[in-house]
Amino acid sequence: MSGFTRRTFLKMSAALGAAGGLVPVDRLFAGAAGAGAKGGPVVISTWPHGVPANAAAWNILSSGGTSLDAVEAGVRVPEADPEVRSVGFGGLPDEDCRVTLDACIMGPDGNCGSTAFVEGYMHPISIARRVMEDTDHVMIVGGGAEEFARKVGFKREDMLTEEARKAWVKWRSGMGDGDDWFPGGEKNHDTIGMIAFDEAGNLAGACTTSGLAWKIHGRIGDSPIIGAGMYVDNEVGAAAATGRGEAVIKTCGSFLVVENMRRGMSPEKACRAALERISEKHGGKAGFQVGYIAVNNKGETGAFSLTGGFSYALARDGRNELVKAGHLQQG
Ligand code: SD4
Repeated sequence: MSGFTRRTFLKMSAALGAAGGLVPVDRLFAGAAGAGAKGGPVVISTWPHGVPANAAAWNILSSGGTSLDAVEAGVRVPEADPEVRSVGFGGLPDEDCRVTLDACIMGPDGNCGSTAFVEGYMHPISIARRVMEDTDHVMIVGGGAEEFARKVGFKREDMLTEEARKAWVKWRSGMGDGDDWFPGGEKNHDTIGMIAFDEAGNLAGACTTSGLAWKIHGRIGDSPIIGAGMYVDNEVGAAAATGRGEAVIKTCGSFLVVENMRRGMSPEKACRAALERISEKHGGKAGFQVGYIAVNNKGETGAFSLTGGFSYALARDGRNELVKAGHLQQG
């Protein structure tokens, strides 16, 4: 799980200082002062790395930009940060020591784009946006996505850092013939899901990840799947997920959160009810982490997680806070 270290804090403070008007974070709030508050702009994203990502998104929202531009700019921050171990550059590799990236983006008009199993490009979220805007497809993956990225002008780079390679060597050296394929990266959650609500009252979402550490080569999680890792319905609300992608896919997680809001639940209740669905299917003892964030069409926000330790970043009214989410089970 993502640690909130002094180093993380110093980096976050520097990022916040650069984002005019936002108050730097110096503590972890037990509940967000701004959660439930109405109106925009607002931006919410998963994990402590969401704080500098929110700052980048806020720069766009506070100058009258769109929620779609905000979420793309926001999640590009952890994508380029080698210290974020589950997103973009520096993400932990799969069992074959290859970094494969997944991302999706969705705008208020219901248009969306996605890419998955992409190697060698730092910003899968921008590939996903080009899929959305330059083609009439939704999802382009693997070698085809790499070729598409090259054609639209993105630069190919090595995404494996020395730190990530060393972590893989350590993991691999501890593996024996008796080990099964259940990934060892369960506790490593830094995937960023982000939802923004702009001045005009429009919602957009983005989600980007290197997926579970040590996954089987070719495995794709929930993050690039519209309706699982992220979903936007501008008439109702938007949601994004982090954690064990298989459980999120099996329950159409982000779509379910939005549908719960459609039935009148608050964003927090909607997240909680979607997690109860997962918990019930595992006899109340899921034993892994899933976290949801959500925003409704009034700009009210909420989040919840299956097990403890999930925090999210919330920027609104000139503040950018790290907030501890409530949870269903013991972590
Ligand atoms: C996945 N949901 O690939 C992602 C992993 C994740 O924080 O969220 N990590 O299943």
